[in-house]
Amino acid sequence: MKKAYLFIFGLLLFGNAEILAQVNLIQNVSARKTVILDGVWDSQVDVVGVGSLARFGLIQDRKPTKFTYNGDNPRNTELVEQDMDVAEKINVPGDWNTQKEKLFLYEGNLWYRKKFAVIPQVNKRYFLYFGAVNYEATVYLNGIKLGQHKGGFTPFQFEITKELKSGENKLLVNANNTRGEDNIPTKIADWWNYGGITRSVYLVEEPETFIADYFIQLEKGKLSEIKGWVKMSGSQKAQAVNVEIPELGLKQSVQTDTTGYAVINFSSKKIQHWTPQTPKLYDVTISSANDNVKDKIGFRTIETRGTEILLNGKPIFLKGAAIHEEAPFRTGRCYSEGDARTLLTWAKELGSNYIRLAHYPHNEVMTRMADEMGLLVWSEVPIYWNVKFEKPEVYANAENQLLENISRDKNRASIILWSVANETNESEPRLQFLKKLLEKTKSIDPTRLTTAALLPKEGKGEFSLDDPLGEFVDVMGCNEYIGWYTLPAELASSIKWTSKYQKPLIISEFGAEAVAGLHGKPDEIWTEEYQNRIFENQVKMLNSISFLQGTSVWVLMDFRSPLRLLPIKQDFFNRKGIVSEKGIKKMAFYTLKTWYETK
Ligand code: GCB
Repeated sequence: MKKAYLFIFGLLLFGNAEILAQVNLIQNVSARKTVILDGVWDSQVDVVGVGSLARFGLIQDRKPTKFTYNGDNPRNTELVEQDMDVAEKINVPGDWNTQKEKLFLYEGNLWYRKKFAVIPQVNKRYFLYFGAVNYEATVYLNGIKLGQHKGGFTPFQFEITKELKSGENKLLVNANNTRGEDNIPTKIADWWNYGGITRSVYLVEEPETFIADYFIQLEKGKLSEIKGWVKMSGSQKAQAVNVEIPELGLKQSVQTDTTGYAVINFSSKKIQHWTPQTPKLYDVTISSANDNVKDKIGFRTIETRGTEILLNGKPIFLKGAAIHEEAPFRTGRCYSEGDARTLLTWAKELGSNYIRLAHYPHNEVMTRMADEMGLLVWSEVPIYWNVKFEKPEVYANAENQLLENISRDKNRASIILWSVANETNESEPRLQFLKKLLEKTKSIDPTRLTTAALLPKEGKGEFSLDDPLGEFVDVMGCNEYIGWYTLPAELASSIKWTSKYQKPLIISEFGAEAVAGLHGKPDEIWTEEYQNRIFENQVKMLNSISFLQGTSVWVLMDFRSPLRLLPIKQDFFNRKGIVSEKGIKKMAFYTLKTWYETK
């Protein structure tokens, strides 16, 4: 077991038909005592889902049976039709599409198996924590079904204290990335549907009662009041917990109640506030009789005043780029520190103080690095395009993804905006759905701002913002593609922008495609000059919008997409990057950088 310092929270799942992982996530998992189960796993493609059929072994939720489902030959017979011992290998974390050519376009079931040895300790609890599996995961340990999780970009966990054996354990995961109309996102999205166990898997060891979760941030609008809570999990929920910030000389002892919960409240005039220029992070320690968790937390406030955005009480203009979780140079889903550093370094070189992590929650390495490097973050869930807003089960899935995202990242100073949707068409069911999500967001995190990427109404010489959802967000996001999907680039500067709401606006997307290294005249599509011409006109227009408080160019780096078919120019890549996937900066990168220098 690798010694880690911080803390968590568990969840108990008892056998019923649909066992869904719940949001009670261990906070700051990488700082806990863990064994990381990353590395080489056994794998089996299963196009029709034979692995789930009864003839492959009885599968009963949480009840070990004569036959256990662990990827072995399940029947004592000569007729063996699957055997994970001799199956192909696959790396975890990592999407399957870019690991094996034959899986590049594969969408369906893939079985993963990992054997690991452990000697469980008495009076300890054990959890399996998955950073992300796209899209649906069904998890079995030693033949016992632990549960399922839906949603490809958020963490989930299962408590396995009872199922974990001394010696060898067999962990089997079915990952299924089949797209579906009722999923979040739905069947059509402008990014690659990378499948598999795309983030790290942890075996976590915790004391019987442990520090499960905590929320430690500045109180809304108060520059010297640190407020939050801690939550214990286990049989001794009521106990003394200490929260310390040694550098500020702060220490508070609180008593958790019978539900394991206690409010924390500090005051200090000495706090050096987190800003993009000085991304100060403090060591914070939370300790109880048997547990101890350490984190690095920054303190800043974020508010709006009329059409302004205020960071630590002062107006700020968000200069930034939208980023997909696409790995630079090698392509595929990114997960590593190296991937995150490359992308965020490009954003910094552009002069950014802000990034939009599109269109789904990115890995935790990314948001922690944004904390470290001083980049404000727009974080979002994949409620994208034609979501089935009228269905309650779709709402439940969306809310679960939102809660898992907020649960994981609520202590990151970099995150200032929780976004609930991207380009969704106006309708009453959609309004009710998103309103409810916005209310939920505020109820669990009142310290941050809410937003959504809306669409403008195009009139004659005028673009207006009057989406009814505008009333319920703190900041309006808006995507526009003048010069690419609509109107000639040169008309941009004459467009008048109006809004029904007295709120700040972020142009959450603008852009155009270009093939890096392809040069020509400014009216030759696909050339860098054509893309750049659009940018030169965009910045003239952006300068004229009085309530504009930020922009995130679409997009920092070219990314894979099933919608972009044009051979040679696109070949399954959306080319709106201002940097190519091979790291080549296009002309538009420099045009935008020059503009950001003036802001
Ligand atoms: C959009 C979407 C984004 C697409 C982009 C495009 O409006 O929000 O996901 O990739 O346009 O390139 O068309």
